[in-house]
Amino acid sequence: MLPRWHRCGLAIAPPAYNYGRARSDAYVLPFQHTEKEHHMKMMRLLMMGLLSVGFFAAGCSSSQPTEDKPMTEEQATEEEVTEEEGAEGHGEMHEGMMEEGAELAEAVARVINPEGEEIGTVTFKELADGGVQVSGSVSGLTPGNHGFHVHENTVCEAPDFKSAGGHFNPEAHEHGGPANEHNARHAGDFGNITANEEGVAEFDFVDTMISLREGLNNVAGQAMIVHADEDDLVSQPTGNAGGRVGCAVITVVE
Ligand SMILES: [Cu+2]
Repeated sequence: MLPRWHRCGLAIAPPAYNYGRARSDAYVLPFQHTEKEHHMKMMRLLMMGLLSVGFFAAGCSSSQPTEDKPMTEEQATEEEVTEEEGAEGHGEMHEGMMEEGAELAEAVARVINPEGEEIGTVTFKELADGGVQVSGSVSGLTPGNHGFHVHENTVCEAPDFKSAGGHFNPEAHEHGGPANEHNARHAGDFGNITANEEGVAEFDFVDTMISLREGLNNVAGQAMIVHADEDDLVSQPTGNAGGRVGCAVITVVE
């Protein structure tokens, strides 16, 4: 059976014109071709139409170069830019941001008293904007202020907790309080926590000097101490805060 010829646009090419291998639609518009060829061309136009609609609707989905037509450098760059813009538009849903969020470290420190009983918990959370949030509560204390510091060793041995050593002070500064400039305090100088009449101290503050993962002032693994007395934030080297009534090791939560 003889092929039926379809007419598309101006038929200026001879019937035998082989447009099938042409790479540009502008190039193949004027010609005559078989029903099968016509069908393929319509399908190709439909696919390209759908692809472009899909690309703009999805915003950041990657599009493949159509058929055997290689992507030019210009097209590739355009696509990268579109993907970046799409990612910003997605806000919290962007994969990169979720990974970034997952990288924020957390740690917990369980406080024991000189009898080895657990009397509280301290939680550490790295904040996206910088700093570490320190919160928790400690019970069984005398009412009033108690010095609260990160210490230089990594062990809590009851009953005196001398195993924790002196203050955590990697940058070799003088003792001070949390409100001091970073060059005028120990990295572990958290000042005081205050126990109420029931002997319970609750606290929640942000420290911008310590970290949980990197740098000199990374407190992960360090011991911390609750003192019997108030830290005066001035006396060297430890604020005259007296004995040690609580100890905890800061443990990063995986
Ligand atoms: Cu101390």
